Formats: sequence, structure tokens, C-alpha cells
Amino acid sequence: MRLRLLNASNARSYLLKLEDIPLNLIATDDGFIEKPIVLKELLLTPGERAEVMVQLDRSGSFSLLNLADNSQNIGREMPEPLLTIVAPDNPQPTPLPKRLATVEEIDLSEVVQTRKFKFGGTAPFSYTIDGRTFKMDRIDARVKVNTLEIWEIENATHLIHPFHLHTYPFQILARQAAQSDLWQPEPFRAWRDNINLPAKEKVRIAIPFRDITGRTVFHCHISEHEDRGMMGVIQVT
Ligand SMILES: [Cu+2]
Repeated sequence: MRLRLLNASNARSYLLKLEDIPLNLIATDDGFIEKPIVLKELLLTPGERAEVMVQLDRSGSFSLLNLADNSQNIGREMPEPLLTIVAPDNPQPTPLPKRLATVEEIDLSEVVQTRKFKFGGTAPFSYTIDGRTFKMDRIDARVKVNTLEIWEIENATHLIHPFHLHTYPFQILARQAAQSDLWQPEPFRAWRDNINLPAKEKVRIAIPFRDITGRTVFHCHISEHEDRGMMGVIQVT
């Protein structure tokens, strides 16, 4: 069975688990990965999408559970059942595909610009990027179309900030955990437009700004943070 999942909540994250049945990740926000990756749990932050395949090898009903410990969970039963999947009698699961797609390897020798952005502010009222709140008529980054950039995004706060960029899918190159100087390379290639950026962590992404010119935005995908200013404007010419 194939599940296509979207976190459409304004602020909650979901840590998904289908009882003891593994979730086989096959796609991220913007398409297939190269081969299925077996996960016990799948974290989806606001705005993120994923597709998983599950092999139901016995009859019965199974709950897709949310294990995430959000402050917004007050009053909810935890773990929180989100939906129930009923397997047919004597199911005969088919094997997983061995290969799904080729995910382009970005040629980093073509990078023309590296930028850094810091997500900061003082919750609950101030949410900033590089110390500034969103201004519709201010351009925060000027980009040349059909060039490749690396963006290093730092979360300087104690909250999560799912980073989202419109129009231009990107790949994660590496992440840096809180209180570490080490960059951990991303274990697999995937096209995304949304990344979970946990408290005090950094992420490095490669963005090919292909074909499309114009003005668009990047922002935290928690609506309350975005609406209080955690958003920037890029102009691609
Ligand atoms: Cu945020």
C-alpha cells in the first residue's frame, strides 16, 4: 500500500509510526528518491510531504500513530491514532521496487554564490531572519537565473523552524547538529522544498535557480512564525 502524506497543520509536527510495520520512504516533497529507505518512524514538519510504501503481511487492523511531543498536544491522547488501516485476509505483499528513479547529482563546482541566513528572534512575539522581519517591498537576496547557489541556514532559536523555499526545489547537502562543528553529509539525494531545522542546528542546501525569473519568498513553514515576520524575498533575474 502506498501512502502519500502531507503535513497541513499550521504548527504541529508529526512523528509517524505504523505500529511494528516499517515505513518504506519512496518520495520526498518533490519526487521519488532513488530506492526505498526503511524507516521505523517518519517525522513530518509543517508543509513537508512524503510517500511511503507499507507491506501488510498479516490480516488485522493497524493504527498510524503520531508520537510527536508537541506543546499543541495538550488534551490529546498520546500516542495519537490518526487513521486505521485494515489489511485484507491473508494478504500477499508484493516485493518493494529496487529502484525508483535517478536523482540528479548536483555539480558543486558550478556554485557561484554561498549565502548564510540566520533564523532568530525572541519567541513568542519576534521571529526574524538575519535580525529583520518580512518587508514585502524589500529584496533580501538577488539571484541570477540559471545559477547554482549554496545556502547555509542556521536556527539560532530554541524552537523548530521548517525552512521552505518557493519555486526552486533544492537538495540537502549536510546538517550540523546543535553544539557540534561537524557537518554530517545527507545520507541520500532527494529533491525538497521544505526542511525541518531543529533548534540550534544548521543545514546546507544546494539550489539550482533554473528557468524561472521573478520575485518569490522563503520562510518558516510554521504559520505563526511566518506571519510574525520570519520570511524573506528573493528576486531572480
Ligand atoms: Cu518557525
